[in-house]
Amino acid sequence: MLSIILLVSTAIVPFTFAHSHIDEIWANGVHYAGWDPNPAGPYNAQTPGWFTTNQGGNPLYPIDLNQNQIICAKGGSPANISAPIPAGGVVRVKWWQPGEWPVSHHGPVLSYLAPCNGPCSNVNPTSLRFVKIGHKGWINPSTYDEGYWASDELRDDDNSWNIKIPTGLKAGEYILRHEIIALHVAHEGTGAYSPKGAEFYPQCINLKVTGTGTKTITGGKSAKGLYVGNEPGIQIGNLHQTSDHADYVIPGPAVWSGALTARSVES
Ligand SMILES: [Cu+2]
Repeated sequence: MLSIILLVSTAIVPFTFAHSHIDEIWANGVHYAGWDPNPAGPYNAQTPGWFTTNQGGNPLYPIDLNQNQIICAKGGSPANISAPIPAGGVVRVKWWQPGEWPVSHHGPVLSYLAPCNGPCSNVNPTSLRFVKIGHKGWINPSTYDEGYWASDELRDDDNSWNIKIPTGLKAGEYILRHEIIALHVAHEGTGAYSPKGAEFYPQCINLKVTGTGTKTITGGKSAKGLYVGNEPGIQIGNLHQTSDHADYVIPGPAVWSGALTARSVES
């Protein structure tokens, strides 16, 4: 009987927990394929999307928030190429699993940037210090029992999100860390570093920022220090009980001051 249960649950996992990854990238309008780890074929040397071992696009949980996998996904390793983008330009990403971002997975969409201080292709992920360049959380009480969230806006824009690279950012190579946090089972978490709760989907992209800007990123944090797990925006009450989440506080640091003048695309 036990072996039957194990067999059944193993068979169900790919369907129940197949989630998502960044499958397509546009940098200043130039298209790149992303990295699809499922099935894991040969890594595409011509993508700025990071290699990961996260087959099925599975989520991370509060228990992962101080672990290396929260930086740029499980098995995250830098891309070989860095997509050129002028400071002030837009990077667009499309999430696909294949299939749409799951409608049940309401939550905020967040973007972070870290300088590589050299080529990103051989950067050590643990050395990266990120600032937040944009975030969006609950939007309004419409559409769903849980209200309308940034993740729903993403779904309604072809499962895609536009990220404005800060105007005047100094030229050089940077890692864009883009993330969706799904809150539909966040109330099942039991506190900081819980094995249950909110689901985290970080993905990283190598960028080569161009231009004559002078803004440098200082005061960034390791991605292992962005969240603890018991913040009100992570360990929240039952999302399904109300569509009004006007008091929702997006987790993580405040948006970097250098990005505040460049938030017309992502607020
Ligand atoms: Cu999920």
